[in-house]
Parts: sequence; structure tokens; C-alpha cells
Amino acid sequence: MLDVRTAPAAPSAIHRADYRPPDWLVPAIALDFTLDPERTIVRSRLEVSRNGEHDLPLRLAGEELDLLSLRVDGEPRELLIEDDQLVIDLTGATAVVETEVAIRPATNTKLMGLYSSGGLLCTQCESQGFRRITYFPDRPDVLSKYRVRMSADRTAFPVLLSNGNPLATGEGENGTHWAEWEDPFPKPCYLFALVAGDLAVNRDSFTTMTGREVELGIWVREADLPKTGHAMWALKQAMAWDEQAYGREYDLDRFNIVAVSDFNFGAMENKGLNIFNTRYVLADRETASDGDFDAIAAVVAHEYFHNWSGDRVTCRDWFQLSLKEGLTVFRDQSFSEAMGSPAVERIDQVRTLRAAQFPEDAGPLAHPIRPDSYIEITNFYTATVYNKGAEVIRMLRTILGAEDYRKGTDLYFERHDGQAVTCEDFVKALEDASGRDLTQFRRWYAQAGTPKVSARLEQDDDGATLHLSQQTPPTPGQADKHPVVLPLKTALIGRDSGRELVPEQVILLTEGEQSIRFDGLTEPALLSINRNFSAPVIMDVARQPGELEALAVSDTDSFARYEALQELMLRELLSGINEGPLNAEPVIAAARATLTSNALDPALKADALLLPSETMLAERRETSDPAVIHRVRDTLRAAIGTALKTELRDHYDAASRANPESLSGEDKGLRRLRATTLGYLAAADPDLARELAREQYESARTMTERQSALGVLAMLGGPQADAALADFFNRFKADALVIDKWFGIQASVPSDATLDRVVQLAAHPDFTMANPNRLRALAGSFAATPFAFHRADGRGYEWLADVILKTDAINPQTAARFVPALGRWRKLEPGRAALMRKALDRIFAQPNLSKDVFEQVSKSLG
Ligand code: B3K
Ligand code: ZN
Repeated sequence: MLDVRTAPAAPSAIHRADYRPPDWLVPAIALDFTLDPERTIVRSRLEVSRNGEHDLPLRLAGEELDLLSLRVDGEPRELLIEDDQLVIDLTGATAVVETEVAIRPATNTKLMGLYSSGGLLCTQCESQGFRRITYFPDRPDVLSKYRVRMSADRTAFPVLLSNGNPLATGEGENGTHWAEWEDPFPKPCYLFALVAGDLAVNRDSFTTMTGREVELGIWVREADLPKTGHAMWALKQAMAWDEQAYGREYDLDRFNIVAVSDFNFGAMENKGLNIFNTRYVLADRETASDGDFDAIAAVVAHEYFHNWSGDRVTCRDWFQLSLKEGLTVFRDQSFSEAMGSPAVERIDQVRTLRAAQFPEDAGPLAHPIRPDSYIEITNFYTATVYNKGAEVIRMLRTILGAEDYRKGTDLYFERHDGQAVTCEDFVKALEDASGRDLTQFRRWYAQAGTPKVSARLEQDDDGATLHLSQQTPPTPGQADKHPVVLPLKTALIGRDSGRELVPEQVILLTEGEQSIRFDGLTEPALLSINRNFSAPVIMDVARQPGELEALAVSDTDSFARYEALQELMLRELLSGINEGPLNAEPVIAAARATLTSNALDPALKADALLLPSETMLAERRETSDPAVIHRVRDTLRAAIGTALKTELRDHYDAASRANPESLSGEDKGLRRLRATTLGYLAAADPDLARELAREQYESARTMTERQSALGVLAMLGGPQADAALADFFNRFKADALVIDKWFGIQASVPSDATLDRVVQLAAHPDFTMANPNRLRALAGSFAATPFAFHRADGRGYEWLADVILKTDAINPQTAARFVPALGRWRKLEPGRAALMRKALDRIFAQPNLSKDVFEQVSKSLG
């Protein structure tokens, strides 16, 4: 007998080159929801129109929908479902298509479509969640005007919100009520949103630059209302900044934000109704750290800025995701720079890029900011599309200059308002407005991998010649790379005087190799290059002994000063890791000069003193043993801590003057410096640090102080750690976001014992895989702690593989986010590499993997 069983077909890839415009458009849609967590009925009425000359049927995507009825122009139709699509033959140029479906929000654990979270009903549609609500051509280039009616039980769901402006409300039968909303702006279905629940509101208003009054609302659980002030402040700042920096005015009468506790990522820019992870809304001094406050302002601004870069002008297809995400990240970064210290912000941005994006660009999942293919688009919400995408926009601004860049974005918004467009359309608008040729620049959209740039300044009697070269290593599917356009902000600093001998200029490196001549130098010069990290590259600069130390105190660019000390530390650490000499003296001297400098503010000192991360060190080597990296880094940390103990202690004590009520750069910087100095003291003198941390924990007036003290105590271990962890838990047990910290801190301890602790914590009554924040706090923190995760016995990998498999069964999108941690095996010594591969193989062998996990695992094995 023939065995007809075959392995399930591997999910297939979708290619950018296969894009075709939609066969049918949907200019208008009316939705009617009878809301109930157990069974919600969705009636939809689509006005469809044929797009061009063809006789193709209308195809509507649907997923996990129970189709109850279908009518076309009022007449019932037979149901024809092919591959999750409802296929409808239509004869005329237009038609009215009505469907009725039932869905089950209460059991929707994927958190895509309409789902239930802490008694609320809410939606998440980007990228392809709308098809889990109703049958629809679920693609971003189909733009429709939405009219939405919702009815629900009045007691359980007193508040009913959707996109746009409210039209009417009323009472229904059996204790129900209803509301109608209308959004006048055509939008793709991924921007649809609805929220129903028992919510309280922080209301405020904003007057736009043309004098229109916008009603603002931040909707949360009643008890959380006092924690919404910072998000509201940030929203109003962001609205004003976007008017001034980009000429963008808000366009509806209402702008609402809702916070929900079960959310797959940070927040979502639905038109007029942003839905947020509570983590990026709720904050007060006792429960949120300075980092949390800053992240809230950045995310609130980011989602608000999407109103123009994403909503008014949207993406033609998902390959263009960086069109809205890269641009919007760049916009939120610029906003944060304007609100705080530009140098501190830039250092943070670069640290994130190096920690998350450079490894991605160097690994099996490398892809250009505009990918060419995907199996599951959700896997492409990456640091590459977002953060490298933002770097690409930043470079465009550097190349064009602020004025032409602004002309370009003005033209882009004006030309494409109401359209779904491509990255090419954006570049073209900048090109047209500035008159600059950006042909070669476009390679940034197509080519993956982080360019490596070598620089050497050759001095002679008349001046100096700067020799530059660039090279991008091969990435999967892209063996040959071409030179890209690199704007390198460069200056020459007098070695003796510390003056700028050659003031900052932008050198455009466009060739594989290039030389630049500087004449008439009056003294030996130090090369200050890629100032403010003007290009997202790995620099390799030929340095004479003493140069980095000199730049670390005298460079006229704050970022470059930071970078000089980082580079000095990096070189010593790499020498130690390569079993060469680890000479701590130059680093100690430079660290001392930084710590005691009068010219640096506390935040810059705190940043500059932090050693390069273990991940960054691993990135700089072909393969490595994480235990060796950890040991060498710890050795240098202890050496610095011991040599500078007095200065560190003085700064630690002095930094306690930070005003707990204040979020100024100075006060945040002092708190940051306190954390950095305490970290060094912990490496040098654990007993002293334990005592300081205990005192700091007990007298903490802010979460910033309490959290950093707890982190140090947990790292040092012992009864003090247990006592503080128990206190922290009891103090904050009612606050989910703080309990996430409690899980995260314990999972981040670089110790052999961490895995066992993590296993115990996974059995804690407050742990659940169903809540992405909680899961990330435990599994994400653990996987991001190299020494704990990369155990020589491979148990860390096995544990994470189990988490991925279990999570995949309930929430594939979130499960797939953990796979990249297992994709780094090529960078590990052979023993760990084999164990990591084994964990990946085990995942891959499971039947019924989601597309999300399948794609990430198959590419990681690659
Ligand atoms: N656009 C959303 C991200 C949606 C992720 C979907 N998998 C949030 C943001 O980038 O603003
Ligand atoms: Zn975004």
C-alpha cells in the first residue's frame, strides 16, 4: 500500500519582486461588533471596486474565523474558501460584500486580532491581524474609510473606543450599550483598532499650530491613573515638536492612548487610537526607573509621529516597513535628543545598535533594511529595519544638510499624503527637493552587513593624508558587496593644544579606497573620525600609543570622547581575551581622567566608564568562549575598581545629591553615575559594595536607586541579596511591571547558579508564559546574560529551546523573538557551538512549528 503521509510542506517565502497591485480596492468599510469575550459577532460591509482591467475574483484573507454568512449586493452567496481565503466571483466594476463571522477573543492567545487582556477587549492588527477579525484584503496598499459600531455589556465594557472621531452612543437591550466611530482618513486595515472595557481616563488638550483644539485621553485601569502624567507630558511635547521640526500638525479632534498589559511588543500607532503596552505608559518615581521614564517618552513620541510617517503616508507592502519604522525611529531619536542631552542620547542609541543590530547584521538572520523575501513578516520587525533604518535616515540628513532634508520630507509628505508608498518614493522625494543624486546611497536599502572602515592618518612636514577604505563582509545570500556612501564627520585635534586644527567636516567615503589631504597643520594631529557616530560602521583606526588616551580627554565631540575610551578598553580587553597581555594601566589612567574631569557632566562620565559589553567583545572575534570574555572583562573591572577606589567612592557619595523629584539631565546623570561607580566598587570590594548597596536599597527614594542597588546585591549574592529580593517582591507584589523587574534582575545575574534560579522562577505562581512582558523578563533577560546563558554544558540552550517550543504553541510571534539568541553558534567555540546547534535541531524536528519559529530556526541552522 502506498504511504500517502508526507512531511508538511515547508512554509514558502514571499518575494518583494513579486509585488502586484491589488485586484480589488475597498474604498469604504462598515463594521458592526457585538462584543463578547467568548463569542464576538463581526458584521462587515465592504464597498469593493475593481482595480484595473481583469476578470479575477475578489480574494479576502481570513484566519480562525467562523464564517456565518456571505452576501453580495444583498444576495446570499455560497461560501468558497481556498487556502484561508474567501474567493468571490464578481461581474461588475463595484459590489457590496457583506460577511458575518464569529470570533473568540477570550482564547486568542496569539494576541493578534481581537483579544482579551485583563478584562479588556482590544485589537492588534499590524501586520496581518485584521484577517483574524473579519474577511478582508489584508495588505497595506488597500486603503479604506472606516465606520465602526460596537455594542457590549454596559457594566463590563463601559468604555467603547475606535479610530477617528466619535459619532454617537446609545443604550441597547439587556444592559448593553453601543457607540459609533468614524475615521475620515482612509487607512490600511493594519491601523484599525478597537478597545472596550472598564477604563479611567486622564484627559488633557492640545492646541495645534493652526489653533485647532485636540482632545487627548490616556485610558488605563482606574488604579493606574496617577501614573499617566509623564506619558501625557511626553505626548504634548511630541505634538509640539513635530509641528516645529517637521511641520506636521495633528489632524483629528481626538487622540487616544490605551494601556493594556498583554501586548506582543511596545505599542501600536493605530490611527487616533494608539494601543500601548502598560510598560510604555505607566510611571511614577517609586515604580519606574529613569530608563523607564525615558523609554515612555520615546515610545509615546514614536507612536504619535507615526500619525504622519506611517498613517497619513503608509507602506505599499511589508517589504517597505523601514519606510515608516526607520524614519519614525529617527524622528523619535531626534525628539529625545531635543528633550535631553544630545550626546547622552546618541551614546544610548549607538549602544543599542551595537548590542542588537550589529550582531544581527553579522549573523544568519542578516537582511537589508528593505528585505527581499520573508516567510513571516513579523520576524522582520528587527533592529535592522528599525535602528539601522534610522541610521540610514540620519545619514541622509547629514549628507543633505538640515535644510534640504526638511525640504525633502515636506515634499515627501505632500506628494504622498493618503498613499501607500515605497522606500524608493522617500529617497526620490529627498533627491527631487535637494537636487542631489542619491543613486549610490540607495545601496543602503539593498545591502545587508555592517561596513568596516579602516582609517590611517599619515603625517608629513606639510600636513597629513587620511587614508580610508571600506569593506562590507558577505551575508547570507549576498556574497559580493559594493561600496556604500559613508558620511564621516571628521576633525583633526592638536595633540599638544587640544584645539581643532581642522574643524569638523563631512567626508563622503564613496569608493573602496580614498585619500584626503590636509595642509598647513601647525602641530601633530589626532584623528577624530566618525564623530557623533555619523555612519553606522565598525571603525578600525590606526593609532599611536597614547592617542586614544589623549582623545578621551580632549576630543571636541562628546561622542568621540566616549568612543576613544571605549576603544581603549576594547583593545585591552581583546588583547586579554586573545591571551595577550592585559595592561590595565592606560585604561585606569584614562578612566581616572574621565571620572575626575571638570568638563564632563555626570551622565557622560557614567556612560564613558562602562566597559564594552560581553556581546560587543564577542562580535569583534571570529569565535570565542563566553566564559573567557567574562573573566577578562571582570578582571579589568576589578583592576579599575581597585585602582580608583577612592575616586569612585567619592563620586558615589557625591552623586547621592541627585534630586529624587527631578528628571533633569543632571539628576538622571547623577543617578546613573551612582550605579556605574557602585558596579566598579562591587568588582573591587564586594563587602563594601554589599553594604553600600544595602543602604542604598533601603534609603532609595526612586526606583532608579532601588533597582540598581538590588541588581548589585543580586549579583553579589548571599543573605543580603535574598532579603532584598524578598522585600522587593513584597513591597511591589501588586504591580506587574515591577514584578517583571524582579524576575528580570534575578535572570540577569552572571553566575553559574542563574539557570537553576530561572528554572525555579518559571515555576513561581506569578510566572506565566501567556504574558509577553513576564516571559521576556525571565527568558529574554536570561538569554541576554552571556555568562549565565552560555553554560559549557548547554543547559541554558536547552532551557531556552523548551521555552520557545512551549511558547510557540500559544504565541508564535513572541516565541520566534527568542530564536536569534540560539542563532549565534558560529561565533562560539566548538563545544558550545555544537550544543547550541543541537538545541536548534531539536526545535526544528518538532512537528507543527509556526511559520514564525520555522523561519528563524531554519535560517539559524542555515
Ligand atoms: N508598528 C508597531 C509594531 C508592530 C509590530 C507587529 N509585529 C509599533 C511601532 O513600531 O511603532
Ligand atoms: Zn514604529
